[in-house]
Amino acid sequence: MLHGKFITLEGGEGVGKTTNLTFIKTYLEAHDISVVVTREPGGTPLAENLRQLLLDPASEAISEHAELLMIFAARAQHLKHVIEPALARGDWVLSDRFTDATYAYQGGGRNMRASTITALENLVQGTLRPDLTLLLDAPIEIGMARARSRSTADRFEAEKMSFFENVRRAYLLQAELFPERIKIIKANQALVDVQNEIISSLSTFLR
Ligand code: Z5A
Repeated sequence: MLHGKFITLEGGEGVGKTTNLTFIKTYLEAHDISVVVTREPGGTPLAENLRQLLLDPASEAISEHAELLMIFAARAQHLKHVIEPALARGDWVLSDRFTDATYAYQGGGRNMRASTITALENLVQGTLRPDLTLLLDAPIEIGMARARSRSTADRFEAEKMSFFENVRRAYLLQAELFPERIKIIKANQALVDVQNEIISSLSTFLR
């Protein structure tokens, strides 16, 4: 039995996921909830190694199927060693990205079939899905400018603008398909306003 809740934070480049992770953790802890913060791809040593390969612009050309399988291999490790044990203990898990990112980047960005992703999702996750997903959404130019001002481009960030338009569209489609689970947060506003929207979604969820 998994007693904790599983919250994921999603969105394109530079929309503020990492910035808001600590904010959400602090908010939940103020409500006496024990929180495990993690990220994808990553979260275990092996999954972090896969993340490095996936993000390194110097990696050999990675085929679309190899990319998808590496992401789900990392996810399988992450679930088994971090997410499921934490939820079983009754902790809440807060993850910077999860499978909605696969529908967005590999589905929308790489144009892979949703049915292929769903098959792997069912294989690796069984019935486990996030309880709540906060989708930070902003026009891609805004997120890209923020991300670029902070670091050099990784293997995904080196893609064309059309790739990111497709990623954003696929994220919004996920939100349309799962309106109960996925809450859209307008990320192109001042941080304080983004965080007020986040609090509003979290307090509804806590009730
Ligand atoms: N990927 C995939 O393809 N398939 C999958 O299934 C999964 C992942 C799980 C992981 O990179 C990559 O893996 C990702 C997709 C792929 N692609 N890329 N690139 P990541 O998790 O590191 O993703 P990222 O989008 O590159 O993270 P990021 O650049 O760190 O963005 P962020 O976390 O959303 O943003 P941030 O670091 O919190 O904020 C960026 C800057 O903006 C920073 O200086 C902030 O201070 C500033 N900021 C944040 N909010 C605001 C507001 N509201 N106003 C002004 N400035 C702000």
